[in-house]
Amino acid sequence: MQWNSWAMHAELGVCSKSRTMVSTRAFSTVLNPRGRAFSLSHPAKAQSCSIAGGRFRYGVARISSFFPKLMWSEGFTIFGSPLEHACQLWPQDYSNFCDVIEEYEKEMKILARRLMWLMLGSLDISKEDVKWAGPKGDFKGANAAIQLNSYPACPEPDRAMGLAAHTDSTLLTILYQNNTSGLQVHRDGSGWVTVPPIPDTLVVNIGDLLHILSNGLYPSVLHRAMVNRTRHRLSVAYLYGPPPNVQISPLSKLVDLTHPPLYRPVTWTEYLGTKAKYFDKALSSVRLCVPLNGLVDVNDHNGVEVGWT
Ligand SMILES: O=C(O)CCC(=O)C(=O)O
Repeated sequence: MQWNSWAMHAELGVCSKSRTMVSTRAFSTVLNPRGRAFSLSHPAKAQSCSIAGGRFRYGVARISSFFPKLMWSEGFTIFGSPLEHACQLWPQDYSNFCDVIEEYEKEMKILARRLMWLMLGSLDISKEDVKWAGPKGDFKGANAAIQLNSYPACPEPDRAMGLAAHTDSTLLTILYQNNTSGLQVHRDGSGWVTVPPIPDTLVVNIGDLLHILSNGLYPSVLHRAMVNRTRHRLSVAYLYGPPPNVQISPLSKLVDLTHPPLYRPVTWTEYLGTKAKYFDKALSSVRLCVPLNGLVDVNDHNGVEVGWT
């Protein structure tokens, strides 16, 4: 794998990384709107996801239950191997889809580990400071899911929302978007800022668990997806998190008398449950105290309207 550029917008909590060789084939195979996952009929998609014990989910965004209106999108979430479901969806050709997902997973895992150490290293955190990363610091037990998002062209884009404002419950999320813009991040003082798709570039969003781990030094990013009048937008999110039952808390090296821990320990499993219950108040629900500088923790999104008209 080779990287040809690196840009970080720490203020936004988003960084983008250009790539030269990350699975171009993967993107075109998985995302090709005519050829793949989203072109199937609704019953076929729904049926493929009803396999008992399946780890393949199709449908509206999980956060939909917090909003009175439906969002203009559909998605597949893939945990682990998609083999069983892919066999149902494409009996003649499932291996191609599985190969692509597997290849993509592998590449993203390597990138996610690298990004974790780049970010933690910049806070002077080393492998010894993160026990659950393992003796080699390879985050062996880390968990991940792949989320395929589809936002069809919308005749009234000003009245619809692809995906409403949210933060991710991950450590970090690596996002590929096709060449149609739609992703926006919220920036204090400026409001919503579009993150344009740049060819061969991935976007990295910081999630709530890295926010907690870094004691708020890497704030998670509030983001949303808008829709387009004429163009079908597609994105692939690699959702990267810790082992499900490891307690994530502010790293002790980042905590002292003047910087007390802002969050209580929480496992990913527990945090996902908290998010499902409290949504945009999840981070404040695990907060121990307000930051000493008196600033409102922006990632509690106080005052930011997460709905749409
Ligand atoms: O499609 C996008 O740009 C955003 C996707 C996203 O936020 C998500 O999958 O959680």
